[in-house]
Amino acid sequence: APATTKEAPAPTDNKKLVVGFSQIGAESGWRGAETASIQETAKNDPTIELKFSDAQQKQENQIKAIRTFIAQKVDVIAMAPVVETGWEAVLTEAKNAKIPVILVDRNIDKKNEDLYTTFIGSDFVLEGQNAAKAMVEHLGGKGNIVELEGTVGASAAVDRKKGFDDEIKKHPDIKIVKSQSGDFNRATGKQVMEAILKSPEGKNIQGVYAHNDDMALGAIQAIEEAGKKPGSDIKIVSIDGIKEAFEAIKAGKLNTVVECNPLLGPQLFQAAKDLKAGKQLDKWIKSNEEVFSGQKAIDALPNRKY
Ligand code: GYE
Repeated sequence: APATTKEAPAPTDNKKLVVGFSQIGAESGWRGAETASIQETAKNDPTIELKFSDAQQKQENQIKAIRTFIAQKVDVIAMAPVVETGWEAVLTEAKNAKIPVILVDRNIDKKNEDLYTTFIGSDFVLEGQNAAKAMVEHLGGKGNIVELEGTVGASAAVDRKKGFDDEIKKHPDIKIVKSQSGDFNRATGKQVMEAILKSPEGKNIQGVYAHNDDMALGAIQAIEEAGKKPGSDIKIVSIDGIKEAFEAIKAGKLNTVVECNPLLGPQLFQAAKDLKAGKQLDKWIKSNEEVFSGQKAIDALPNRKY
């Protein structure tokens, strides 16, 4: 380039809004969809630079990633916290460094509300309630249920359990006979269901409630291998709404799916830009979600985005 006395314009890179995102891992179809949404939204926005870190399900890796983002002086830190507790120290470090934190899809302890700016995600208690209402209907108000819980200590698991269990308590002829974690993934969901089906309680089960679709899909395999019919002998209700769950409804193996939106990329970067512009954000940017059973699910299948 020819020499010039004028100062070169700052490279456009310097003007980008730098967002560090600490993702939990890749345990479910839902999470894959969320990762894709966040990465694609960033890629298609020339004003954004995304630093993406995968914690492989370990909180300690998330804490390390956040410390790295602080050292790199990113503009905004975003994270999907694997569990609710244990964030106080590292988020205080972010606060002291004056880097705002956005929580994506899972929440942290209520007592640490001052350590993040906004939570973008779903009402998990409501999802659990909606799952329970569907289950009550499928069972005609009577039966024994297995509950496959998500990752121990994750807000999505704690609140989906609370919403469901409280609603089921209103129905004295329905009992949750087993409730166990399948860690939000298919293989563990299948294993746990296999063991339950072999246990004494497992001989008399009419319903399975899974905190996510992947565990439900694992349970469906276990039920079929045990010689029973998922969807009819044992009613199944789960949360997320990935395409495979809709396909399972179409095949008659799953009864209801409660939607939980993973396509949070656009909202995340909008929130980051709003923060940068000095706007005050709502403490909770809530997703709007539907419940799908039967024909409604079959009709929706061709247009599912994840
Ligand atoms: O439902 C599940 C995933 O945090 C809302 O995590 C999310 C949950 C989602 O692994 O499939």
